[in-house]
Amino acid sequence: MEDWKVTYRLLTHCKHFFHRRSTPIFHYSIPFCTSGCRYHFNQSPELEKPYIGNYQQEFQTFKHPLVSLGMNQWNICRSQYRCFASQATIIQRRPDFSTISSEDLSYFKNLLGERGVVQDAETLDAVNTDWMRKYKGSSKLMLQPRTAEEVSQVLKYCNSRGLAVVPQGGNTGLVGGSVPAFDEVIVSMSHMNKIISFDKVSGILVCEAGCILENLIAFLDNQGFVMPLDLGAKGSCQIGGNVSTNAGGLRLLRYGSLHGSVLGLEVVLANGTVLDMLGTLRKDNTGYDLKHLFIGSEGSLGIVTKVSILTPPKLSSVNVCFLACKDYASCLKLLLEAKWKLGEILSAFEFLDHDAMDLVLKHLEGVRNPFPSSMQNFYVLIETTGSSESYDREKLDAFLLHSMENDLISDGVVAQDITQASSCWHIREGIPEALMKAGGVYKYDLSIPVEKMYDLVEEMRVRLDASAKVVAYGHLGDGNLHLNISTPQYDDNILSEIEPFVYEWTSKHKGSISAEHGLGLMKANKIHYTKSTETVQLMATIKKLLDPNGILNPYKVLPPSLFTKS
Ligand code: FAD
Ligand code: 2HG
Ligand code: ZN
Repeated sequence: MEDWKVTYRLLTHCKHFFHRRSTPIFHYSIPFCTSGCRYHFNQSPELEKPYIGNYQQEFQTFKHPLVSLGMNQWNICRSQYRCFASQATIIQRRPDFSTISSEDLSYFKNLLGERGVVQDAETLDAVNTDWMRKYKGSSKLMLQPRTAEEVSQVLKYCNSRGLAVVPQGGNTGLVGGSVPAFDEVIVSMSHMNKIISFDKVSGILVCEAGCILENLIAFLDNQGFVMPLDLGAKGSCQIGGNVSTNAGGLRLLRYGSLHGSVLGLEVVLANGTVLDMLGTLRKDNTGYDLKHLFIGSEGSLGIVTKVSILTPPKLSSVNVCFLACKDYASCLKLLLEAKWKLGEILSAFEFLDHDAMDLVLKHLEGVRNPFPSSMQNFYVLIETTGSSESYDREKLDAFLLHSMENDLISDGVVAQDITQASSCWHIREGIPEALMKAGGVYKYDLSIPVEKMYDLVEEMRVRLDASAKVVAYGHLGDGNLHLNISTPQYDDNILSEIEPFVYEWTSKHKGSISAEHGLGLMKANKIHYTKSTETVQLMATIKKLLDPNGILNPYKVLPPSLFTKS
């Protein structure tokens, strides 16, 4: 099993990329480019933090091997699960699910060959553990099908035997959805990684679900196109995982959500039925557009095996600037100005606060503060992408000048080449990695009306005082806040200060408790903070219709109590 990989944005657009400009008010002082980083288990002593809590008294537990390394972030017992992710993540293993027998293993080996049936302890340890090392399952079996037909046979068999299944892509999910809660069979999509076709006229790419996003980005770059999706986990995450989480990322502001770009899907249902919805048409109003049910369903309704996606052409002029703002109100005004003044060339508007920058500077190698003489309160990364160098430059310069004159920005750098642009992106995309290195982290991925967004951060700081570091960043252009609470170690007392407050606050302000990461295991029981009872009931009805035995990613997305047999 390959280690997780985070790759900072690959900027390979054109040879004229980042023309030299002479805007004296902007200096540029970022000399390093980091092109990638791999994660290794158990190599970082900072991760080995003790747990402050009382789980041993609450449950009869056995210790996971990682506990002996000091990483006792979870306790697992045969029938009950609790982890740090959320106060209410206490679930029972469904007793009606079967456990793997030797006959099952023989069936799978016969179907997939020895190579498609993985039982070795080291690999299983990796695929049972999520990216944050916060969720841990105890599956004894990973299957690696190579075709949709094999996925179909696997699911048909599991359904008839009552074996629960977790579909797994790159395992970069941040809500505990990609790893088993108990002993579910892991169906890895890694071996289904072929590009099937690419049409240069329409820009439509058809590929298997296990294609790694970064490989698709590189393939399209050669063809003169781009993926309408980009995120820090691109080196490991798969397009099937992206579709199943409806991943947002850094380009949503420009290209919209996957509900718009994905034209078709092939999906295997729990009973083995292969649904061919792999259309390559931009317009098709024949009946219900069922593919949308699977976009963002986090592996709970079916396994995505193929994806057809509309990709935009690669434009030759890209600019990146990194700006400092004195307060949050200035960030908002800057966003409004960027929409007006940059308009159709605006391709990213990301923000981070002082504490996020501080964390990156402390924990990521090779990162330099773009404004070394002073720490600023807020930072904004703006990217423009267009087809005319001179036109784009004129627009950007006018925007920057206006923003300086109106005191919206207090300092700024404009990247002069790809290296400097990558360095700017490194700061923003490296925050999740820096948080991991800092110790324990409580992650909240919220959509909140932008005017209110930072109030939550400030209220949280008051609540937690010095006990934790409250870090805020995110896709400001999309109204998406990544609120991260960083602590030296996981602590029940801190968690009880954060939850349910964070969910209640978000709900009160008509926000969403999952902007882009999904609900997974972490927030299956929290869905009601954002969705009405009737809506959740209809979701459960759909789940029961498509997966009557509930074998697909159980305990995730919807409250498990909706599926317990009386
Ligand atoms: P996994 O993590 O393997 O799985 C995620 C969910 O999808 C699980 O529920 C799993 O069961 C299901 N699933 C996976 N493959 C399939 C399939 N073929 N069929 C059916 N179900 C499937 N997310 C964002 O939205 N925006 C970001 O900017 C972003 N940045 C990130 C940066 C970092 C450093 C990291 C670690 C994560 C980031 N994420 C982000 C979260 C994560 O990368 C995305 O959710 C991604 O889409 C998950 O893809 P994956 O292949 O790793 O899926
Ligand atoms: C990002 O935008 C990802 O960097 C991760 O969505 C967010 O770590 C997080 O909270
Ligand atoms: Zn994000």
